[in-house]
Amino acid sequence: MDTSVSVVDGPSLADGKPMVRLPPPPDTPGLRVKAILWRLLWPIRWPLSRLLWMLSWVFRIIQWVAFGLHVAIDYVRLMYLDYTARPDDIFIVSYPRSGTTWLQMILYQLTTDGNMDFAHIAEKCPWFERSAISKRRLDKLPSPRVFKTHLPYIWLPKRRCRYIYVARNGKDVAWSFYQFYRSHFRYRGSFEQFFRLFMRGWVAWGSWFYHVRGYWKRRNDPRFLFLFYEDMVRDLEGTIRRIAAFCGLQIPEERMAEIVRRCRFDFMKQHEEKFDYAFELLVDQGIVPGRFLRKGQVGEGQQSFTPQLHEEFDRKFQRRLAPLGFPLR
Ligand code: PPS
Repeated sequence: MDTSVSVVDGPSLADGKPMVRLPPPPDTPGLRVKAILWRLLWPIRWPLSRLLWMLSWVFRIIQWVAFGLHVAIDYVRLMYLDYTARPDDIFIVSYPRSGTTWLQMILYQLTTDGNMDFAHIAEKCPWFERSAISKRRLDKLPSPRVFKTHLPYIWLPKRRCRYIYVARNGKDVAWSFYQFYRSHFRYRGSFEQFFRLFMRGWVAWGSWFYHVRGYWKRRNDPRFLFLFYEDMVRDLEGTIRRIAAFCGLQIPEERMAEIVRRCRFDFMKQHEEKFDYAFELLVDQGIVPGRFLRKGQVGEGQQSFTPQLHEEFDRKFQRRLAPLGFPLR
């Protein structure tokens, strides 16, 4: 039998499409019997598969409900029991896709030496409500603490601290949110379908209208600074100065140009992995990106074995695999 691999004419490697056609593996009598049984089972395969599919959905729904309850309980615990406000706490508040991350970077630059030596901005400026789930200890953070939150006004822990709200044109938010849903939540609907959901508030964090309304009504509260994304794009330096004044921060004039440079879109784009939500989830779970293809060497890992670990492994190997003639390389 010809077991060679034939090369298919046609697409170039760059397309990433298969360029080889594999010959079938050798047949055996056992496999032939299995194929006959498989064909006999044909009439019940489809109903059985549907039944298992439905069962899997039932468990998925139970899992969602349980997860919802777990999150709600943890939120309530964080906000009313575990979070103790400090007078120099700063909350960055927004509806998603309105400039939250940008404000995180601005406040990080204003409240620290601004070095970019962090895995993700959430390390420096955590997502308030997410920390309830990730069990991050907010009381361990140094002052001034800066939090990001997407909570609507009704859910916001209202204490004696500062709140900076950023609003963005709702149509731009809808479009940006749609793109985010596609890239991060595997959403496959059209923009029109997404827009219908957005208008009804059937998206993550609910209605944009409700969110913005809740905070706009508090714009004259001295604890609140109400900003617009569009003003930040038009006059970044002016916005940074307003934020610094609101927070009572004295920024040396010679640092201002560097802060503004680092908060510009192109600088942040260069360090995108430090701001991307996808990386936040990884860092949050303690996963360090960029360590997957590690060294690829033979025996490198064994150098870290103590004699005791060597012995433990060898003993089990001798018992379980050596009798079968499995070679140790
Ligand atoms: S999220 O997912 O809720 O945290 O998103 P959020 O950070 O609120 O908003 C993301 C949008 O803000 C834009 N952004 C910026 N625009 C201008 N300059 C700077 N430096 C900047 N940083 C973030 C980001 O590009 C997203 O908008 P779109 O329209 O999708 O590009």
